[in-house]
Amino acid sequence: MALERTLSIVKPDAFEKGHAGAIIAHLEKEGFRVKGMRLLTQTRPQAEGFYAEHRGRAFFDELTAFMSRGPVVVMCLEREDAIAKYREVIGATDPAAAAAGTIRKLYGASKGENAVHGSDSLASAVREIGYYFPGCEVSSSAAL
Ligand code: 3AN
Repeated sequence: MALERTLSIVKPDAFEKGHAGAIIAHLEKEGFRVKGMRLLTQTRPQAEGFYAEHRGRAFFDELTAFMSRGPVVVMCLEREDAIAKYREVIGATDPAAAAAGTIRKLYGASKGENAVHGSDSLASAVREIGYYFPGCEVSSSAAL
C-alpha cells in the first residue's frame, strides 16, 4: 500500500445542515490526516471547471448550481491507500444504495445532494488537489 492523497469536499448540503465537523471527525477516525483545508463558496464557473468531465450530462447544470450555492469545505487528505479507502468510507454515489455507516448513508439526501465528494482515481486526485491547492498548502511528503 502506498501513502496517497485524495481530494475531499464537504458539499453545500452537509455544510448547511451543520455536518461538516462530524464528517471531518469521521474521516480523522478513519486515519485520514488533513494536509490542506479551505472553506470557500465557489463561483459557478469554478464548479463547472471542477466537474468539466461531466459537461454535457443531464445533471451537469443541477450539479454545478448546487456546488456553487453555498460554502464547501475542501480538504487534501493523506493516508495509506487514501483514494480507495476514502471511496469506501463515503459509500455509493446514491445514499440510498450506500452501505450502513458510510458518510453518504449517514448524511446524504439524494444522488445529487450526497454530502461529500471524493477523487475516484490517482489521476483525478492529482488534478483535483491541484485545482484547489496549487500552492504551499500541500506539503510534498506524499507520493503524488
Ligand atoms: P461520485 O461522486 O460518487 O464519483 P459520479 O462521478 O458518478 O459520482 O458523479 C459526480 C457527481 O455528480 C456526484 N458526486 C453526484 O453528486 C452528481 N450526480 C451523479 N449522478 C447524478 C444524478 N443522477 N443527479 C444529480 N447529480 C448526480
